[in-house]
Amino acid sequence: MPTVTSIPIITATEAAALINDRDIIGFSGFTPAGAAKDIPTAIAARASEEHAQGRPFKIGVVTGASTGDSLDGELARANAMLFRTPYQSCKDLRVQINKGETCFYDMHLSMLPQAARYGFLGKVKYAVVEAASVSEEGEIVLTTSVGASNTFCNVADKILIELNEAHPAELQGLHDIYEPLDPPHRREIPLYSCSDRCGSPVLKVDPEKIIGIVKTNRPDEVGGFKDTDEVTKRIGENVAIFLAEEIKAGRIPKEFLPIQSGVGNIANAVLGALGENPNIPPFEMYSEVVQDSVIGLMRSGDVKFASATSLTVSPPVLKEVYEDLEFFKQRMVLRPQEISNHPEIVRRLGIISINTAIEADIWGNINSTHVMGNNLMNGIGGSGDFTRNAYISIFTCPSVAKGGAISTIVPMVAHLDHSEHSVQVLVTDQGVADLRGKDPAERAREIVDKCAHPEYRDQLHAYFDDVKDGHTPQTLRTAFAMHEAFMQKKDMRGVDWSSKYSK
Ligand code: 0RQ
Repeated sequence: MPTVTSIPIITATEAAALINDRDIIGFSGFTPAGAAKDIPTAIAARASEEHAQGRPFKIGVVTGASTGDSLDGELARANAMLFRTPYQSCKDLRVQINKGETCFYDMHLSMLPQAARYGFLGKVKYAVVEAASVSEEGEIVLTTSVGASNTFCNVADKILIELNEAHPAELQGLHDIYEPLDPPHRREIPLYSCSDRCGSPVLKVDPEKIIGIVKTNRPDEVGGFKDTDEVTKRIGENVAIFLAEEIKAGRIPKEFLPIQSGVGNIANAVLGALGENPNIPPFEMYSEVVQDSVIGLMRSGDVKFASATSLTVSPPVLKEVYEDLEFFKQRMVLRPQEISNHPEIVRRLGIISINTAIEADIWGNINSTHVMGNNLMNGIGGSGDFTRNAYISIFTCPSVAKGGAISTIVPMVAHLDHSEHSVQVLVTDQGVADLRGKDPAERAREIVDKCAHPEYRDQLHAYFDDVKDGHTPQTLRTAFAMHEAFMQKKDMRGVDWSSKYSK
């Protein structure tokens, strides 16, 4: 599909000049994949100029999930964000959010598009969307992510396109764009397997709304992964052994079920381990992100098909994909995040969800987002969309952080993202706690004995072993004693429940 030139070709600075103080903008991007780059950077420069003149200039920033540095980093450093939603992983932005200088709404990613359509986020004035090509009729071929770009183009008054030559126009056919009707007219989403398609390969927009095309040639700002170390390797192996045993026991069908996997170093290691375990059959993925390890697993035949909303791979791996695009287009589809993360599909397909926790408590509650209860790390992302509706929901984390000074297994999570009702299995480098069918006291013993680091096991047992009150033997007065110990002396070890923290 050739890109037409009847739509004005403008510079990023000209595009930024169209934006006004307090405008709400929906930017493409789900992770740095497919994120707008030149226009947000130019808006950040515009904000700095306005601030230098003593004028206010801040915009509302709505995206699919996290983005790259030229969007979140530039706008944060220019102090140009009125608010930010639904997810971020940018160091400079995180600092601003934790200082209370930028408002951040942490949202389930599947719900962001409908919230934009319902008007819950305010009026989205502009959609700024990266494209591999665009036609006179308003047909846009998206790049390495779909995210919420379809919805932003649908709800925005005006559309600005970043036509990025770093992505080949041959990407056409990789995407499946489908947007549900809103209540009371919504029907079922007609997807019954990972590889089904129910939408259009191109995003169709009203061509009258496209007010400019900015030409660019910039790669996605996706970082590499840390090499798998002993701890992440053991976590991965523990997940793989658990799932292989579930197949053997007949609790997972022998042909296996689709896998969802979170992002980050641990998630990457877990996927690698699934591929290496001879007792796990080749599998499909219904996830939100395709990351580096999946590409290798597609080559080896261990991953048969992957449905996601973004192709978040490091630059050398993206080069490999583009050099053999037909191979990967047969094995991959990128959908809107509303569909990739939709609870209806997750429950229907029987997804096995695997996400990473910051900390877990001995009852099975999970904190995915806040360090020591107050400092935001990234956000809940899609982990809640999948966990709450999974066939089996798994959380992984190392048993300790910060060289052993933090136990990731605590009496009570300092912030709650996923409750004990949604979490079925917890896996650390120490082992696997299977929480299914267990009451709170049984869960506490299972988690401490199987998942806590040996250095913390006696301490954690001492917290609940002798407490006989109630269905959940929690002691509110001492529940955060380990967190308090870390805040006072930078170490959770050696908490004495019988003296200062006596029950
Ligand atoms: O800090 O880098 O300074 O050492 O947290 O921890 O172990 O490298 O793990 O990269 O996999 O990220 C939960 C943040 C894990 C991520 C989280 C410190 C630790 C380290 C990172 P350093 P690791 P990962 C789909 C699903 C929520 C969203 C989600 C996440 C840093 O997986 O954001 O699941 N998940 N989305 O030292 C203090 C603790 C700690 C701790 C770890 N208990 N206390 N610090 N750390 N545990 C994706 C999307 O939705 C797009």
